[in-house]
Amino acid sequence: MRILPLAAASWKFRDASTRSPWRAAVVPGCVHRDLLRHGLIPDPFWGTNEAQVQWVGEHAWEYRASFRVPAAALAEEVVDLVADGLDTVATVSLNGREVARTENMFLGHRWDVKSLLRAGRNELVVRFDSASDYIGRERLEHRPFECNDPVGRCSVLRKQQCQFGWDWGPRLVTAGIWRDIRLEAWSGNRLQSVRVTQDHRADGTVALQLSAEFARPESAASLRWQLSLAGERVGEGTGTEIVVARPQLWWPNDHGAQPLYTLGVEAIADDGTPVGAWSRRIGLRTIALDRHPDPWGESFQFVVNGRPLFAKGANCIPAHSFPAGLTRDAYARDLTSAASAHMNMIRVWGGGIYESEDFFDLCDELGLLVWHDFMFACTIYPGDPAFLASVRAEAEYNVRRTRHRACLALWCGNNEIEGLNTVGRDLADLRKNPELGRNYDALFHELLPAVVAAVDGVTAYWPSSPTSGLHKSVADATPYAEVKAEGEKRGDVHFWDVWHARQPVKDYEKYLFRFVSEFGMQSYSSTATNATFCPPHDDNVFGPEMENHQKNRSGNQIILDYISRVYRFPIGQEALIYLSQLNQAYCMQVGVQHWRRNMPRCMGALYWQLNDCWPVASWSSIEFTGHWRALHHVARRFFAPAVAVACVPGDETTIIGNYRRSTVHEVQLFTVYDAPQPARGVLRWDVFHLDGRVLRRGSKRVVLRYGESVCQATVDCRTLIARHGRDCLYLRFALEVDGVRVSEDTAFLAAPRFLELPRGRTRVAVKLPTPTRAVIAFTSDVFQHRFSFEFGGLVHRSSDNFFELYPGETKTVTVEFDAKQTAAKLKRQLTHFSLVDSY
Ligand code: BMA
Repeated sequence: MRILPLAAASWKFRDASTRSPWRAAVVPGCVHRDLLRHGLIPDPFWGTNEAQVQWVGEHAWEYRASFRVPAAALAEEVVDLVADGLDTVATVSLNGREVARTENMFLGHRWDVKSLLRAGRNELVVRFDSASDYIGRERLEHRPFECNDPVGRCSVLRKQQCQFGWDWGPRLVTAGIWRDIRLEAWSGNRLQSVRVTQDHRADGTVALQLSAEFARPESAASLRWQLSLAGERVGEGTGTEIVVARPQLWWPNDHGAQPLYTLGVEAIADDGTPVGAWSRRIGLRTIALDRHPDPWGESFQFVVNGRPLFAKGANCIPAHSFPAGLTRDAYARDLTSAASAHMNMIRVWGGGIYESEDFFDLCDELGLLVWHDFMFACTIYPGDPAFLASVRAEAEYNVRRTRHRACLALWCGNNEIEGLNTVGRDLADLRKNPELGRNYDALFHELLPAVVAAVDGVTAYWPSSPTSGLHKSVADATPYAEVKAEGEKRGDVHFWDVWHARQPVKDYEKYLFRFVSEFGMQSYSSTATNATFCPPHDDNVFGPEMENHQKNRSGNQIILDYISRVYRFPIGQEALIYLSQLNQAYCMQVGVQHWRRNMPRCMGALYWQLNDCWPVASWSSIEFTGHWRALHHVARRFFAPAVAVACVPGDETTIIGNYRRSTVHEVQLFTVYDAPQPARGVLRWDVFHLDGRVLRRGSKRVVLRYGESVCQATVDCRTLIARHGRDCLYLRFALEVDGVRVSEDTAFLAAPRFLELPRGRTRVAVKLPTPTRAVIAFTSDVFQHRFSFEFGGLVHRSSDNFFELYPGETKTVTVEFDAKQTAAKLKRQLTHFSLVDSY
């Protein structure tokens, strides 16, 4: 096969609505990125510019390239124009003749254009009609309840749904050739794909079955294969079965290594001519979604190579509002951060895109299991035959594209459509309106599972996130009032009582869910990230610029509400940002620790959300600039394989007159462990007075075994509370394994706002072993809660931040910088802050 890359051709674009001059374009890309490059629109992320660029989505755009086709390509029988992604309402013409019209961004296309090509110069034009126009005129009968699209009805078009606005993202409706485009010339037949299934046998060997798929019916071709690992050939042969005698298994992060075998397959026709070659990296592993009856109902757990594992991770959204042009580096930044926070699963949420090859490559390499939604989110979708046919093509394309991936753990029908549309909104209720219910079933209970079964055949399918998974028709979905009770028995749950319903943070501890695939708390981005969209003098969180970067209605109010429950009124905006991040980290910690403590009943906690698609106040733990919020540092601690966890039963409330009443009088100390090898350790705790005195000390030798959560000790604080008052006490606890403190934290007996935290002095020592790596030692004479440090926006990665500083004890961190530094400069730039500095 001959491949002629067209992305390399010189592309031009113009506004087809106003017939503007043709200008240079970048393909793959999108019109917003091209307009920006030419200075024709202001930065859509800056200030309130989002409103100024709305016209882009209302115009039609044309892209054109001229290119030469070598005679040798034209001598082949077929010359396919292959487009891996057109966003979205596109008309493709070649040399003035229409090739095709498409209206599905998620689908790769292949058209035989040989008859339209000529030797020498050719011209390809792709016209993108306005998606907004399309939505305004098509499927007018479809009027679903909208949760996120402020204009409405984006669900009638198969296009990245969050481009139309979401509760963390701007409305920027773009257009363009967003993935690769090329010509492929071939004769005879073409090897399209190879389906590889794995049989992990009882004797420890792995047998791979190869099933080749050709463009044209093929009976006689034989397969020749090579298998290599880390650049070394480990096997080769012919035929459709490969037996790997000593397989190196692929494991999720923290469970083992991620060996990736390169499998190359060539198809040879019986006359000896090659029919094509296919090569992919695969991992030898089994992954199952295990749902078996158990004492609580039905398990919901992922089992990898026979080992059930607690899924630790987060939900991810598109890494940019304009995902066209995202590089491997852009994905690597956040996925590496996910892995270093001990995550082992990422959920690709259904309002974005089917993720890129770079994304999957990284997940394969980092051991991040992928739960992938099909791209449907929140609202009800149409069910007409043309829509279903388009979805079928999209699903087949993406399941085929990804089925060999080591990391692929689950295909899920949609995000929250079942849950959000069975809450009793009369006509818009899937349980009550038979036609809507039938449309839903056709997509999520019939078409999508059938495609996964037929094209993949191994990967599990789950109809919606969340669902109980009990029913075959949405008409029988769990009634809204019973969803939480059901989630304690089976299926997955999105728990939004904390945040959206403003319930107490302690409500995380009310439920023993089987698998929590979403829960979250917002915070503000750091000042440095805010400065990328807002001039410093305008960056008031309630001002117009920052308000435009808060997309959740009443988001600011909810952040302030939760802050006011735990912390004191902050002295300024920096302090408010810091508290919002502390609160977010605290909330996620309460939830995750509760669910981890309750394994194996609960076997997954994926918080909402890992990343941002622009700089914004949101639920993410990594800001758009890559900066880790407090949550990401704390997540690295609460997801660690060996952790000590404090559970503080009881709560504090107020009675008439706002007098405090607390039922808190003890701290239960747990060890939670999910490293594969057992270990021994020591659990230590000290009850401190805030004035520095140690009031009580304890320790216990502990045995740590895979999958076990054990209540190791209960520290009764009644007498200490009676003598010193609960507002003067804190409990420090730590787990040591092989003499190394692997986990450590503080538990309070009252909300931190009631504590009289001491103000003290912090000594800082900076050493620079290399020009880009600093070792910094912090020593404080008093206890400091969630001590954080910064370098005035200097890009860096630190081994820890937002940690506890205990009196007289030195905490040492390593900090990596992109650029060379001097110790003097770092000392000048370094600022630090702990809870007591916020008021
Ligand atoms: C969940 C998600 C998203 C949303 C988030 C925050 O429901 O599925 O649709 O952005 O909550 O509200």
